[in-house]
Amino acid sequence: MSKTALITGITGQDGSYLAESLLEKGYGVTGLKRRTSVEQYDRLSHVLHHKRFKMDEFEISDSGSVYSIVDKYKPDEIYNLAAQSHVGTSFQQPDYTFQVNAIGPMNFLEAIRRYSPDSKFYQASTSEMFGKAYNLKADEKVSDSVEWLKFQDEQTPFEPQSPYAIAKLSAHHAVRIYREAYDIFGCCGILFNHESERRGENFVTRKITKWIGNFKRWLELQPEILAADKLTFDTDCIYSKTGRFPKLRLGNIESYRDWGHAKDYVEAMWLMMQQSGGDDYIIATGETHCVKEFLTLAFKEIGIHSFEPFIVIDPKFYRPAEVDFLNGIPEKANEVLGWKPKITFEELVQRMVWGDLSVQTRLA
Ligand code: NDP
Ligand code: GDR
Repeated sequence: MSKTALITGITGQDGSYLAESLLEKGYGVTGLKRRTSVEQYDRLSHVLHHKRFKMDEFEISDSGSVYSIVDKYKPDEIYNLAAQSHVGTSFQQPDYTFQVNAIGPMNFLEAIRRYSPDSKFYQASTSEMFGKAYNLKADEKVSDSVEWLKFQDEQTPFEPQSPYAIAKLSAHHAVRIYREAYDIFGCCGILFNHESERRGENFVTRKITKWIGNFKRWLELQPEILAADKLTFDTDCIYSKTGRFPKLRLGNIESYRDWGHAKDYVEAMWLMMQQSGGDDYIIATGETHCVKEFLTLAFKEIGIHSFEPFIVIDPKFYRPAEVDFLNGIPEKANEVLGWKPKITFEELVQRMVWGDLSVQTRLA
């Protein structure tokens, strides 16, 4: 008989890729979504009519709702991807973020303990839990003088910098405790940033590539068919002879992130669940780039070699506390799970820009 899986956060970026991957592996998949007044399943178009896929409704912050779902399905595997996933928003909505990101996973753990102790549980932990913390190692590439490289691995202490990260850290510890105290199979993927053509539009990478797509379309509509260097600029807008286009407004573009592609990362989630016991794993590329580098590569895709005139730094997008530097070492995942990312940073940027230049973006 085929294995069964429940996926929370099915309408999100990772939920959609994971559902596709599990269906390909022969699973029966139930995607869990919250009630919304308008149903939007753009990211799920590849799986919506699959005969082994169905959807059900729940609310993660309501323990009764979670208990009923777990009791009803008693699945082999539960992937908890649902979250208020925007770090910036968590400063405005700390209470709500905690309900969804910390109490929600606890509801699942308690439901498993009571109603379905054989269900395996995956929790979407995050590199944000490290916050300002990092380790140092000598750079092997530098021979005469010692240069130190910053990185995070499974031994790096946690020093969260946002309500989002605090809530995720709480869930991370809850999984460990349920694993140790009740022998539940619980694993946490400490995933570093992963993006894709389906990334939410208010995360920095997609915000950039979506703006580039719209800007390129606007440029092509200008009657005089202007080259980008014939444009003029003021503080907020870009002008052609006949029209104007608002600049891309961003916050801190000095921060460093370890960016991979979501398609690679959902494979790591599945591999963790196939092990004989639950454990925690860093999932990352081992390469870090700052937002500026993402901007440079993304603008290059449309033939613009200097992004600076096209953007405005807007304090509105700064966070009260920032995570400056993330660079994960996925050695354990490589050794134990045999996992390695396939899609490079350069390819990721290209895929996202070209996704937003085409109409079929979210179906890519
Ligand atoms: P998305 O923001 O794309 O998706 C989040 C999902 O959670 C959506 O399906 C959303 O539903 C659902 N959700 C939000 N609130 C609730 C709620 N109250 N009840 C039920 N469902 C809810 O996130 P990603 O796919 O990018 O990330 C998946 C998980 O991985 C998240 O937990 C995120 O925090 C974590 N993570 C992500 C990383 C990344 O770089 N992408 C890195 C590390 C961790 P709706 O569509 O209705 O809003
Ligand atoms: P992050 O991703 O906070 O790392 O969380 P995000 O893309 O939101 O920010 C990355 C960096 O870019 C800076 N930044 C901006 N960010 C946004 N969203 N909008 C802007 O206009 C902007 N300008 C600059 C940010 O300050 C930050 O330094 C993501 C989410 O997917 C989390 O759910 C996940 O846990 C972590 O990645 C790992």
